[in-house]
This record gives sequence, structure tokens and C-alpha cells, in this order.
Amino acid sequence: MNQSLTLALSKGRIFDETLPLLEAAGITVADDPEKSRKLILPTSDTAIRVVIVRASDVPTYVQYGAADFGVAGKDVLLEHGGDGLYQPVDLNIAKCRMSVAVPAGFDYVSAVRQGARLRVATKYVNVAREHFAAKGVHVDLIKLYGSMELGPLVGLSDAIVDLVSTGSTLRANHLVEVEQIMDISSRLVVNRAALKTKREKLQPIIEAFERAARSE
Ligand code: PRT
Ligand code: MG
Repeated sequence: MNQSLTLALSKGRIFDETLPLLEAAGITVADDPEKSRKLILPTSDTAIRVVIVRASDVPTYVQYGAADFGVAGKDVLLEHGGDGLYQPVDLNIAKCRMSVAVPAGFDYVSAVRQGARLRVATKYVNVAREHFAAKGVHVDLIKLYGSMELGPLVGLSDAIVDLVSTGSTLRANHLVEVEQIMDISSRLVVNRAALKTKREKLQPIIEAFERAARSE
């Protein structure tokens, strides 16, 4: 039986913070994706390779079985929907929160109280739609793919929904966090079919990740 595995990771914080978990499972990756242009990285286990994809594409690769497993943020998984994915472990890495932010001086509370229709720029339209619907706030959602912080500065939107970790990006752009929607961390995602056909090879890795994540 073919028990070789492909792991989908994005470069940057997810790659960096997954390395120690891989090491806990006895797997090391020789290449640094920041330096190498390779998209397929071998590991110390000849049966395991890492593919480097965009953070928001990780669930898609795993869903279609192009990767057997991967690591993706809760933000990305909520937008993707999670079809075909088994999500066994919250890895507790790449932590941040998803928040509503507005320009300093914009009275968000009064705007909401008065039932104003807010223009909200975000990459996270599904989460944002649910959040504002649950609060009964009327919003026009404007889909962006990045640099949400610019939206209110150039009059594209009244508010943004974005990820915040240190808060320095908001501060640098004179925005203030007015609502925290949810805490975000990254999860291990596994292709549902691979979980059955490659269980022997996958299970020990899932368990090692679980133990390592718990002891963080
Ligand atoms: O950057 P790229 O467009 O290639 O893709 P990406 O932004 O989806 O990937 P990446 O690697 O930046 O993020 C991968 C995952 O890391 C996300 O899906 C989140 O789950 C998680 N994560 C954790 C974060 C942050 N912290 C974070 N701070 N993702 C993005 N940010 C950004 C945020 O969008 C904002 O622009 O950092 C900025 C805010 O940071 P502070 O520290 O200034 O508050
Ligand atoms: Mg980014």
C-alpha cells in the first residue's frame, strides 16, 4: 500500500510554527521556503514531503487529496467551509483574533445604535456576514484580498474586519479595534479519504502533533 504523505503548508508563520511540531514527530525539513524557490520540499522521512501553497489554498489542496494533510488558520477554514476535511487538532499556533476596527474618531457604537448601514471591507466575508447578522447590524460587505487597513483611510469603507495580533498595524494606520469577533489559531486538517487509506502512516503524526500542541 502506498503510504507516502504530502503535507501542505504556507510559508511564513505557519511554516515556522509547524516545524517544531514536525520535529516532535521526528520529521525535519531541510529547506527554508523563504530562501528556496522550491515548492516541493523533501523531509528527513523519504515518504513525507511538504508542498508550499498560499495560506488560503491549504484547505483546497487537502480537500481534493493533492495533499493528505495540512495546517490552516481557523479564519481560512471558516471561509473555505471545511468540506472534505477532518480537523482533528487545534495546534494552538499562529494565534491572533478576528476583530472589527474603525478609524480613530468614528463613533462605531452610535452608528450601530442608530441603525446606520455600515460599509465593511474584509477578506472574511462569511464570518463578517454572520457576525453582523447576529447583532442585527446592517452592513454592505466589500470583499478585499489584502491590506484591509487601507479601506477606511481612502473612503472605501467605514470599518474593516481583519486579523489582529500585536495591534501595531491598526495603530500605524490610526484604526482602533472596537469589537473582537473570535480567537484564531491554526488547525491540522486531514483529507477524509487519506485518513482511512493512510491511517497507519498518518495516525502517529497526528498523535505527535496533538501531544506537542498540548505541551505548548
Ligand atoms: O500573506 P499572504 O497574503 O500570502 O497570505 P496570508 O495572509 O493568508 O498568510 P499569512 O502567512 O500571513 O497568515 C497565515 C495565517 O496566520 C492566517 O490565516 C492566520 O490564521 C494566522 N495569523 C496569525 C495571521 C496573523 N496572526 C496576523 N497578524 N495572519 C495575518 N496577520 C496579519 C493581519 O491580517 C494584519 O494585516 O498581520 C497584520 C496584523 O498584525 P499586528 O501584529 O500588526 O496586529
Ligand atoms: Mg499575510
